[in-house]
Amino acid sequence: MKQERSAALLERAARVIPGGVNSPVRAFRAVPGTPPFIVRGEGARIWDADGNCYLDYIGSWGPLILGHAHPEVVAAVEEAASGGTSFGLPTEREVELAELICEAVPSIEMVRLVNSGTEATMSALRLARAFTGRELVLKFEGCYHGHVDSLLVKAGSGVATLGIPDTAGVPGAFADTTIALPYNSVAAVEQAFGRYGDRIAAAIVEPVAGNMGCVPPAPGFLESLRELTLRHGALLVFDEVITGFRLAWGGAQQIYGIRPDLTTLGKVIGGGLPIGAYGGRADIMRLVAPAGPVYQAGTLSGNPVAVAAGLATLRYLRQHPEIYRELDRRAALLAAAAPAGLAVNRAGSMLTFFFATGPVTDYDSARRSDTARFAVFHRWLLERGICWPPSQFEAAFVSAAHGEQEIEATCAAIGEFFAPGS
Ligand code: KE4
Repeated sequence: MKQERSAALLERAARVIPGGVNSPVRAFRAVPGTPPFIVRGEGARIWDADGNCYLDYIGSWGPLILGHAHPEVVAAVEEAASGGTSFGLPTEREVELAELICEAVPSIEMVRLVNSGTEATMSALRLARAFTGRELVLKFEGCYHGHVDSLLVKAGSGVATLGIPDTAGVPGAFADTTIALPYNSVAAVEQAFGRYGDRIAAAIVEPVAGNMGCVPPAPGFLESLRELTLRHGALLVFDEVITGFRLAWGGAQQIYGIRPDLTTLGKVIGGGLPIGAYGGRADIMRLVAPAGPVYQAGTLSGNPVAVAAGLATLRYLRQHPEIYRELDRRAALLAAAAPAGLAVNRAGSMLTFFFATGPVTDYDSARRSDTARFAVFHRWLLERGICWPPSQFEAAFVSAAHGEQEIEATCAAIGEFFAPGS
């Protein structure tokens, strides 16, 4: 597989960009080979600087539920950009997106648009601390909520992929406000509330974890979290940056029937352009400046071009609700291509093949995976034109552009990898 141009681009990039990438997971540090430098994408496919074509299961780490360069998204971006790319003043388009989010997710009565998932979770926690007057936050090991200082404690995604123990530069005082518990452990949550109950401002959780690889909630876990936070006066924050509008029109909270106090969103709601959002109960959101004293701001928040891409994406999903059933069916075919003995976790169109023998239900069991074998699997697929997320601790994403032919080709390559003697 030719990678000369990508290799040369990586060397050039590394002279001016740390590690040659603008986000660590893109560096392919946990798998062999050079990260492909992409020149374009269309539908389920991406092409790199050496002319290689791949079926893409990274999907920009979640945003591209409709696939690359969807005509309606591109047209919306072109139309918005031709009228100006940013004003620093309100626009009707932002109101339309906020209204659409509130319509789709009943727990979100008011919402603030920001520029990334990190901004969304950082702001949601600041708001939770202001609303409750408390400081401590519960998170779950292996979950990743962006590079918020206090949430980088036992985080997943790139922190797990690179094996960074506790990231440099985070003051102890910040880390000390975070209590990290095992995902899916109700007992640990009960113990934490028993010990710190009236000091806990919020529990933040990925309702379906994607950042230790895909790990769905155990039956009753989310319900217990909702009940315990209510009982102890803490807020429940669902980080749906990945799952929002991905697992269902109303997100994971629609599937599991849980009403969190705050929800964070990102990825799909921007259709591939920079965006994030946090929202929830109006009595909480009204504390956000300028309505209230909790300051949060952003030069490009609600950017008209990003909002146009998000609106086009969400409107398309609303007009084609059958997409969710079809995504689920196609991802199930992929999951079924793995042999018995491999731990395959899936929730809708997000899935992970864990090279682990037992079930993977939390970060400790995920980390028992054979990451070296995963790296061989990743390279096997890449050389056959399939670009799988380059980490055991990430989820793969199926898009609406992955049709029967793409799914069959992927299943065949997966089956070949696991065939005896391969
Ligand atoms: P961003 O700041 O990267 O937009 O969002 C942070 C974030 C928050 N919450 C969840 C549940 C997330 O998954 C993320 C970001 N996801 C990672 C991949 N799993 C982004 C990829 C990257 O870091 O390059």
